[in-house]
Amino acid sequence: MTALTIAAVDLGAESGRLIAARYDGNRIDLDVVRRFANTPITVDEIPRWDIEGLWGQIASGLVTLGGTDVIASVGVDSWGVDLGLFRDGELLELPVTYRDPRRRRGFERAMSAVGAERIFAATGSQLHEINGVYGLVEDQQSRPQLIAAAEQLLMIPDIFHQRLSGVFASEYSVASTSGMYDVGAGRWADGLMTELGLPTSLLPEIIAPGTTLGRIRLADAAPGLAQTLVIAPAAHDTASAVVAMPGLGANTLFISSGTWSLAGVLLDHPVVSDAVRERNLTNEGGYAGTVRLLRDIVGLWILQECRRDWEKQGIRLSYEELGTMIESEAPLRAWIDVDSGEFLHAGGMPDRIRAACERQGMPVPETPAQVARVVVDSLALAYKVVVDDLEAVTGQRISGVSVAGGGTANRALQRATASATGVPVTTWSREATALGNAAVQLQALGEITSPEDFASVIAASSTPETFEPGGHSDWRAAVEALADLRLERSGH
Ligand code: ADP
Ligand code: LRH
Repeated sequence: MTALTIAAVDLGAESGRLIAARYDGNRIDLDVVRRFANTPITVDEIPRWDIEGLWGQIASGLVTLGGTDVIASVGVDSWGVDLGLFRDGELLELPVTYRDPRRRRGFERAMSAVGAERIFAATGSQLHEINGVYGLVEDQQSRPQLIAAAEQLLMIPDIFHQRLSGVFASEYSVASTSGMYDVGAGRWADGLMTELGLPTSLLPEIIAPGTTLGRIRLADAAPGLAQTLVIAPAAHDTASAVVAMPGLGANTLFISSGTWSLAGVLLDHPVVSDAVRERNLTNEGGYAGTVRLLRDIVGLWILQECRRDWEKQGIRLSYEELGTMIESEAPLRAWIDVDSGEFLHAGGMPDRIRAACERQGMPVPETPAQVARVVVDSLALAYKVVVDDLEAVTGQRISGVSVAGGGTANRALQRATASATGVPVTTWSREATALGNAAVQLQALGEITSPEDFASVIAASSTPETFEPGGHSDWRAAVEALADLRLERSGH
């Protein structure tokens, strides 16, 4: 068959891309047509996503691609948790980013109003201050006029699907990251919303991943867009990335590695238990009835922030250069607890890392290479803690790790992950999210029919590489020390 072109728009917190996914009946080839920075802007002292800038990139990128290719369909995925508020079909204001420090206040307010146990039981979601619901709780307190004016909310990818198709609806996988969705019951947690004093009238209709929303509104803008359909993929980026990792299940830890590290297992049912809540794991909805039981780990964001800091001092380092520098440093001289909350916000990251090492009585990393080594080792340790937690909760042994996303290019991190977990690490596509996004669109178009064909197309579309555990015996001791530190911090 002549190759069919699908447009996959993948928006990450660091960058967005428009990808032409070309399908020849056997495999999908990805061509990054456009990559653009995703830089938050501050309005009224609140950090926000630049929806208009992103939309400009998406729309003009589609028009350019539609000049050369007939685009069968387009779908958008993005980071989770954030949302925009609408009135009369228009955004009331630019959506607030999850790094807005005010969200912490909303989180604390929700904790004291209804409590952790109730929130977890009502949603199955990790108690994480970044979840969109806590932004609404804070706004209800400090900007009640905004909530009163709002008629509806949409999650970030839904906003772009609405612009592309005209349809107001929320795709299931991304809705499940809002902190307002009951993954066990498969519906919005409207009872919880009411208890939190939030209007349930804001909640839109839920649609399944793979739903066709209609013809593109840009049909007249380029010849290749005339017949383009808008199809919601698994619109949460992690859900799409997981679609593109073959062979997942309870025995393989997946890591979607980018700005965040989403580390977990793929199951066919949510696990809403005290053990899951106490370990702060989360249930997120996925494609074809799957659930991801995972932990949101502050990921390569820490390195992104370090690079921004070094750049201010005139030290410019590419990720490739950093990778080589990390490998030249001995592992595990020092490490930090990336999940402690102190590395979530922007600014002064190398100093915060140094302060944590000093506080823990460890050698303080001075050079960029030493700091980056600490980041990589600390992420690997956090992955091992997730392995231990998941094994305890599911009763299943994890015998391998599958990694996808931009972070796969960080080879030092893969080696450290293999050593820390003691099992082989396999890396899949760097653009796994776009691959999963496109594969779901192809299934919705009827181009891929059976689950077996779906699995074989996915397997044929990326080139895996395996990293074996190294013989560094200090990893086990470091994991135990990290577990102790967490216990101490939680007051046990
Ligand atoms: P997101 O979509 O969450 O914004 P990506 O999946 O694009 O993130 O991953 C971005 C991260 O991948 C970067 O922050 C960087 O740490 C890592 N990365 C990208 N390119 C390279 C490279 N060449 N070498 C090492 N790491 C890289
Ligand atoms: C990763 C991700 C993750 C986090 C969110 C803020 O890109 O979607 O699931 O929860 O961003």
